[in-house]
Formats: sequence, C-alpha cells, structure tokens
Amino acid sequence: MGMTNRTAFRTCPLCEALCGLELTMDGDQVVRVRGDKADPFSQGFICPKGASFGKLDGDPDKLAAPLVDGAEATWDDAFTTVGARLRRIIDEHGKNAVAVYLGNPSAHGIAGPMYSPMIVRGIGTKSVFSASTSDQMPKHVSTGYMFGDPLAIPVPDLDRTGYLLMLGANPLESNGSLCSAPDFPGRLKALRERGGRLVVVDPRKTRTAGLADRHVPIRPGTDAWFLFSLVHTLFTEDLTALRHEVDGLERLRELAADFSPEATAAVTGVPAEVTREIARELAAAETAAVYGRIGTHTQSFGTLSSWLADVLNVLTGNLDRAGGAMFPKPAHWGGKRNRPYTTGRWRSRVRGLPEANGELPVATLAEEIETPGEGQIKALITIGGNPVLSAPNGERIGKALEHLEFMVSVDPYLNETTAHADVLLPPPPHTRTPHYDLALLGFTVRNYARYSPPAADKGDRPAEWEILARIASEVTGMSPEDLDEMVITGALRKAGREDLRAELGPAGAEARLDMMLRLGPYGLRLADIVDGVDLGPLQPRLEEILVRERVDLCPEPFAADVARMRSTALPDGFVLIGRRHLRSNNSWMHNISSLVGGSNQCTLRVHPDDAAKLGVGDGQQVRVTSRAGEVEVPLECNDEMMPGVVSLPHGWGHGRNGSRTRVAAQNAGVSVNTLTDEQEIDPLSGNAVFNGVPVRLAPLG
Ligand SMILES: Nc1nc2c(c(=O)[nH]1)N[C@H]1C(S)=C(S)[C@@H](COP(=O)(O)OP(=O)(O)OC[C@H]3O[C@@H](n4cnc5c(=O)[nH]c(N)nc54)[C@H](O)[C@@H]3O)O[C@H]1N2
Ligand SMILES: Nc1nc2c(c(=O)[nH]1)N[C@H]1C(S)=C(S)[C@@H](COP(=O)(O)OP(=O)(O)OC[C@H]3O[C@@H](n4cnc5c(=O)[nH]c(N)nc54)[C@H](O)[C@@H]3O)O[C@H]1N2
Ligand code: SF4
Ligand SMILES: [Mo]
Repeated sequence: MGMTNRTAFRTCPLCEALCGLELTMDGDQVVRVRGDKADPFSQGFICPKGASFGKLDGDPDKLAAPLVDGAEATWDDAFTTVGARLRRIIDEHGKNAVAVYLGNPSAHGIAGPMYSPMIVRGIGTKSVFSASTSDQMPKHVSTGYMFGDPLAIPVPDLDRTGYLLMLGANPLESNGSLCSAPDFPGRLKALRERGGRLVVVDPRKTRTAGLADRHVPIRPGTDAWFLFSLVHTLFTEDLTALRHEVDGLERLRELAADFSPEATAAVTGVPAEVTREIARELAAAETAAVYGRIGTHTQSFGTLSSWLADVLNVLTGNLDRAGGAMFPKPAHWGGKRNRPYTTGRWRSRVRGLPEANGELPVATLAEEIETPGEGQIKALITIGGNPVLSAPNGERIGKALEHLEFMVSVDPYLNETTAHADVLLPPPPHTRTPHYDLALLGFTVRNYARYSPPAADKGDRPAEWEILARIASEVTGMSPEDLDEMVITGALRKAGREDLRAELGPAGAEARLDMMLRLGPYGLRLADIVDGVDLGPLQPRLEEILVRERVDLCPEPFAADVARMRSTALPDGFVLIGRRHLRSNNSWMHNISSLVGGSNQCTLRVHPDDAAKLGVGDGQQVRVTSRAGEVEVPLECNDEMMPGVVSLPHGWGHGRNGSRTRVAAQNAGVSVNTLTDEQEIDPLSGNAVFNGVPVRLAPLG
C-alpha cells in the first residue's frame, strides 16, 4: 500500500444484504476491503464475497473496451452499430422482434431500474424477459393480487418477531432475499436469544435449518399442500385472529377444507401432528412471520405457495404489525399505485403464456426466437444476465441465440451468453459507478437509505447508466440528456414541485435519484444519505399500499389454480433441487480463485442410503437425466438430503462457446439448467420450475 492510499465507502452490490464496505484504494484499485463499522444497517458485517469485492472489481478477465463482431471498437462505433442494427430490425420486423433480457445484477443499482424501462419503452417492445421469472415472480403476482401492488412485498420483521416460519430459504448461504438484512445469521441467532422460535421447512438440512428450533423436511414442490393444511388447522381449530378487512374469507375456508394435515401428509412427507403443532405455535406466538423464499417460488405451485404464506400472516393477525410481516417504506417511494393489479394483459406468441409485471416468462424465450412468423424475435439485448446458464433449459437458449440476426450485451464478461453477442458493451468496475439500490431498498428489515458516489474516476468509459441511456437514445432518436430531462420535468410537474429543478444539477441518473428522494416520504436529498441513514424500524402502512380498500384473501385466479393441485401426480423417482454456496453468486463469481474450491463444488448431493442403493460412492461420476437433457457429475454423499431428493448448484458449466473466464473454465462443472425443463412453469406467474424436477440417476463405470 503506497502513500497514495485513500479510503472510500460504499454499499456492497453483490447480494441483497446491502452491507457497507470500507475500501482502501490505491489509485483506482481496491487494495483492501473491510466492513464499514459506521454503516447504521450493517455495522461492519461483511461476508467472504464482500471481502473479495476488490478482486471482483479488478478481475483481469473483465473487458475494458467494447467488442464489435469480436474486435475491440470505440464506444462511438459500438453505439452507432447498435443503433443502426436495432433500427433496421424494428423497421423490417416490428418492435416485438427486439427482445430485452434483464439479469440479476441489473436489479442491483440505479442503471437497470432507471434506464432499462427507457430502452423497453423506446423500442416499444412487449418481448421483455428477465431473471425475475427464474426467481421471485410468484411473489409479485401474489402480492399484486392480494394488496394491489406487486412491488409491495411484506418482509419478516426479523429483529422483533417472536416466531419465524421460514420455507425454502437458506440465508446462512444466501444472506437473504426479498428480505434485506445484513448479518442475517446474527439476526436469527438474536431471535433465538430473545426467546423466539425459528422453524425451517426445507428438503435439505441446511446450515440455516441447523440453527433452527425445528427443521421440517418437505418433499420438493409441495409447500402449497403444507401451507394449506396450516390454513385448514387455523380454521378448524378456531385459531384465526384477523385484524384487517378482507374479501374472500369464506371462499378460502371452503378451499382449505380438503387440506387437513392428515390428508396432505402423504404428499408433503410432513407428519400431521407436526403440521398441527406448527399451526398452533403460529397462532399462539405473541408475534410471528411466515417467510417463503426461492425454494417455494421456483416450483410448479410457486404462486399458490407465495399467496398462502401471506394468507397465514393475515389470518394470524401478523400482517402489518411490529414483529410480523411488514411493508418497508423506501426513501424513494413514489406513492400508491393507482390501478388494480392484473396479469395476462398480453400473451406470448408461441405458448400463449400470460404477461406478468410487463414481462413474459424466460422459459419461453428460446421458442420465441426459434419459431418463425409475425413477431418472431430477431434481436436480443441482454443487460447483466447469463440465461444460457441460469434459465430453464439454458442449453436450448444457447442454441437459439445462434439464430438471432443481432445481439448486444451489456456485461463486463465474455461468458456463455455474451459470447453470442455481436456487440458487447462492458460497464466499468463497480467502484467507478454511482450506486443506490433502487429495487432492494424496498425489501429492508429496517427503513434505510444509502447512496454511494463513485469511489474512483471512470476515465473515458461511460458508466453503466450512461451505456443504457445511450442505447435508449439510439432507439428513440432523443439525446440522453433530453430523455432524462423529460423524466425530471414530468415528475416535478406531477408533484407540483417545479421549483426543485434548479437544485438538482444536470440531467442524469444522480439528478433523477436526488429528485426521487426529495419527492419521497422522508424528503431527503442525495447528499444526506452518503454515509447511510437509518430511517427507523418498519411501521404499519397497509393503508398506504392497498389499491382497493380491502385485502383480497382469495383472488379468483389463485382459487382456480387450486384445482390443479388436486389433479397433480407427484413423481415417484428422484427429484432434483438447487443449492447455493456462501462463496458463489449465480453464474458469475467462479472466476475469482478465493471464491471457488473447498466446499464450493459442482457435485450432486445424494442421501447416503440412496447412493448405496445405486451402488455409487463419494466422488464417483453419475449420469443425471431429465426430460430436457443429461449431465455427468461427481456424486457427493450427504445425509442433509431428504431421501429421494438430490441437489445440484446452479451457475456452473463454464468454458463453453467462446467464453473467456479463465479461472472458471478450470473448474467448469456442469449446468443444472441442462436438466431443468422450460416446458414446466408455474402457470400463474410463468415462473421457472427448478425444484422438484424429476430425474433418473445412473452410475458411470
Ligand atoms: N437451476 C437454477 N437456476 C437458477 C436459480 C436456481 O436457484 N436454480 N436461481 C435463479 C435466480 S434466483 C436468478 S436471480 C437467476 C440469475 O440469472 P441471470 O441474471 O441471467 O444470471 P447471473 O448468473 O446472475 O448473470 C449475471 C450476469 O451479469 C454480469 N454482471 C456482473 N456484474 C455486472 C454489472 O455490474 N453490470 C452488468 N451489466 N453486468 C454484470 C455477469 O457477468 C453475468 O453475465 O438465475 C436463476 N437460475
Ligand atoms: N452465496 C450466494 N448468495 C446468493 C446467491 C448465490 O447464488 N450465492 N444468489 C442470490 C439470489 S439471485 C437469490 S434469488 C437469493 C436466494 O436466496 P434463498 O431463497 O435463501 O436461496 P437458497 O439459498 O437457494 O435457498 C433455497 C432453499 O430452498 C430449499 N428448497 C428447494 N426446494 C424446495 C421446496 O420445494 N420447498 C422448500 N420449502 N424448500 C425448498 C433448498 O434446499 C434451499 O435450502 O440468494 C442470493 N444470494
Ligand atoms: S452479505 Fe452480501 S452485501 Fe454483505 S458483504 Fe456479503 S455479498 Fe456483500
Ligand atoms: Mo435471484
């Protein structure tokens, strides 16, 4: 460390926990990372990924300049090419021929949330896809129909609850999701120390389950049955404690009648007396919260599970009260939605799948590219996404990308997806970007805000928001400044606050954010939140959210989908689930040597009894086959697994088709999404099914 060292502070962008980082910078290089003790939310906590933030930021495999047809180009040439080719495809084939795919990192910051809608609107395309339909779309749909706003997702009031029923989440590895809480593990320990109880429902005895008072193994994909039997028990044992005006109570009671704990036990594998005990505990707890995450979302009954979790919060009187499930109030909150939520305003062309939140399911992306006819996708813009590894039947997507007339990717890496792009636009390292978590600050367990100015000069490279603004500019013919000015003027006029314009600075991402904060519920300015501001514990605010006057406990589309539960036959062979590792993040952190190796391996975890029956030992190769495809992978005996259930992590399968991630290629693994089936979705949300995938196992000689 030289004399030029300085300290910079910013929010870690790597997961949803939003930890504050203290960076030691030598020029534009990060030479040391520590937790920011002064951050009021994370108070110095970081995890191993945060500690590797400097290595990720400075990874030599990241691209420094745009690529056009595989050769380095200037930014101007790259943007001109993008503009000319997109406009030509729109002219020849129409707006919907240009698709947009938004990946996970595009939800972490300001660039994606602010500027990708401008690209989508600028093109006028309905071919919009994102990682949300590989992830949490069921939650948007369930909260949309129940409360009116698909983004108003209740989070467990982690620091005050007396009882947490957690399903399909493993925050000891993931650090939490749709529930931003730095040091989630510490907060769970604190819950138990103050006498609270933690119950974890998961087919695998995860590290989180290891911390719980009770671990309930469940057969993958059957959470809706289990949750329904909790609802059933609350009704039949007269344990409900409603505090809100609701619609649909009687309809719900009728639907729940068939789902007694005795009737669902054969489906879920959860003994009836365990279910009854949990229902009674939930009802008796002073405060309680039911929280389901990705294990309950990425399954065939994702929306029903998501709905029933919040039904339980409502029925036990725990919605919208301290210690229960509460609605955060972000500093940039723009006010109540003004029209009721609905899905299916348009449908996908090939399979007729309904739109949700303005998006079509990523499970239908490949066939929309492959299938000729009016509206066929001819061009694709990916922004921070790697669907070839992360989407269901990614293999098929990879092949489909070959058929595109044009593809542009905004991504720092040449990987399994972006290697197909004609133009690759690499955003600068994160340290050189202004940062505010426009999406994730809506899911915090305390109200909190932090803005991070760039920690280093971006030089002559455009920031990610400028890259996206420039793409919007190319397709609209308006300058980026004019586009931003239009947004600012419109919002200020609507709020009757034109007087603020003079205080905001030149049109751009920071001016827009500053404006949102000033118009927001706390009247903050950008400059106020640079060190992080604690805005207090969550407060009851259901009235501010509800679009209709009452909570809809039993939305009609959900009631109709219950019939599908009755006609579903569960697979009788092995079923596959996913797995996350603390030192991984989806597909893009296997290129940092300190984050791979050790227990972070692409292995198929199998219960030892199942392995013995197959005659396969630890480390031996097995062939795993599904309807969609097959992989060969080393087996790992692990008694955390529920018998009959096998687990493979996602995000592996590197080093293919022209990618250039050299460390990742050395320990490539296989892609679980070669096995997952794009034809299986949760029909209400279009979400992918990653859990409960039927597979066959065969030993390899
Ligand atoms: N089988 C299975 N599949 C899954 C899951 C599972 O549990 N099981 N999980 C699903 C979930 S929850 C998600 S969110 C999806 C993720 O799906 P995707 O978002 O499609 O995949 P990621 O691997 O997150 O890809 C992130 C991409 O962003 C790039 N990137 C990194 N930082 C930046 C940045 O600052 N700017 C830009 N523009 N790009 C950046 C990376 O190089 C990488 O190409 O995967 C899903 N896939
Ligand atoms: N270290 C690390 N952190 C991450 C990520 C990462 O890849 N690595 N990804 C980030 C992203 S994009 C997201 S969305 C979040 C996700 O955050 P979490 O939702 O906490 O995700 P997981 O750790 O995959 O935990 C899901 C759990 O569901 C269980 N499960 C599988 N099938 C079922 C089922 O049918 N029912 C029930 N009840 N449980 C089931 C799995 O065994 C697993 O333990 O994590 C984020 N944080
Ligand atoms: S928990 Fe998430 S936000 Fe915190 S340091 Fe780790 S990766 Fe970063
Ligand atoms: Mo995710």
